[in-house]
Amino acid sequence: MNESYSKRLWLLKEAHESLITRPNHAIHSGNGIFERYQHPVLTNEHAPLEWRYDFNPATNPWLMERIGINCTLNSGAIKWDGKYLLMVRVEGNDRKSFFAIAESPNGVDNFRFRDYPLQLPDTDPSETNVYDMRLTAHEDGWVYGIFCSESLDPDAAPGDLSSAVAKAGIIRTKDLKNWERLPNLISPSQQRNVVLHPEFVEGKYALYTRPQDSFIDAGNGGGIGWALIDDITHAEIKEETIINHRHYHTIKETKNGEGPHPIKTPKGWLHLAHGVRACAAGLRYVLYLYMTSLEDPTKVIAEPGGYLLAPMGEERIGDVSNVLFSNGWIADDGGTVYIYYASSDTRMHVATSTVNRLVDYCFHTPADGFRSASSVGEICKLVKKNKEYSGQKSARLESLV
Ligand code: M1P
Repeated sequence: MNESYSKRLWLLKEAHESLITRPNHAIHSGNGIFERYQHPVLTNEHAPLEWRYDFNPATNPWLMERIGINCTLNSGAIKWDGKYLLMVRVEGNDRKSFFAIAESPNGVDNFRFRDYPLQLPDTDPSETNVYDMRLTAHEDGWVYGIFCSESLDPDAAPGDLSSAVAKAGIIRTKDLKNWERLPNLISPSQQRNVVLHPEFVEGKYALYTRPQDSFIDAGNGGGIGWALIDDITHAEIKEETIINHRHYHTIKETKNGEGPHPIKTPKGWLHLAHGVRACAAGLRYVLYLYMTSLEDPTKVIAEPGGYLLAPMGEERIGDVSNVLFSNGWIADDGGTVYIYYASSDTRMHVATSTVNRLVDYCFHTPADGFRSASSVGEICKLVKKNKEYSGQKSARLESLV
């Protein structure tokens, strides 16, 4: 190995290590609901150098990158053995997505990929692309992963190389190392954004679904669905109910989809989802919250109007600009919630909040009134309330003088 080769290799490793170990700090947020962080938690540059470079000067004399990683996005999340794990969707320069686990000791920085990406059991030769894993530690003792399995549409017209079909693939594990692949979910429609509820309901497994008429458009698929499954090892949707609907002139007019599985709180199930609307610049994806009843998880009991998180700053730009997407969060002991979200299908970020704050946000942010007049009405109500409060405060102060 000549001197310049070894120096370049050293520089490469140094830069990589300092990126991975870079501390990440919360940015004070004015809204009181959550804190964003200074840096993304994972980018394409975090991918291990061993995945990308051949370090042997005999076979790679110019120390060139051999396999490029394009982006790190939509990641499932789970706390495991005291560590914060992300099941990352990694996309290569060849546009193929795959999964890889990255672990952090504190949930906000020092995310490091395991040595190898996940070698998903390869059960279907027509499966071309896999992405967007949702992880659920189910009360049956298994950790399940449900992801999108995409294939070229067998009915596509000759020459149409874009039409695809989306199905839900299912894997499970007991140790986050060895994965068993179960048959794909059988569904009357295409499915993406399928998520396993963590508890049995009426003695059955329960899925959040997102029925869609075609690969891109939700079409007649009215929103986030719910289906009970008799046998998870041969999962089949027999009946599907829409529990969170799309609505005209809202953040989820075009489509929506469940994020990670909901968090159980004393006041109900806390859900994170994405909503999509169309505009002249294309589709805009934002994140929103809603809550369902503990007694009847199909019943929405609170839904604040508008978005919780929308793309801002550098988050607005990337491979698919103007997109925030989340399929992973961790509710930690002590009530902190780590919300992992991808921006513009390019990089991963974290935002933190608490269960109490998010539940308060859900119950006390006005619901969408679906009309400008209602939005103005809500603002006027708040102004009046504040004026009354200031009046009472001044009266109290005067009585003390
Ligand atoms: O490009 C934005 C997102 O588009 C799809 O989400 P949905 O099915 O809700 O439209 C997915 O391909 C997702 O991976 C992607 O981030």
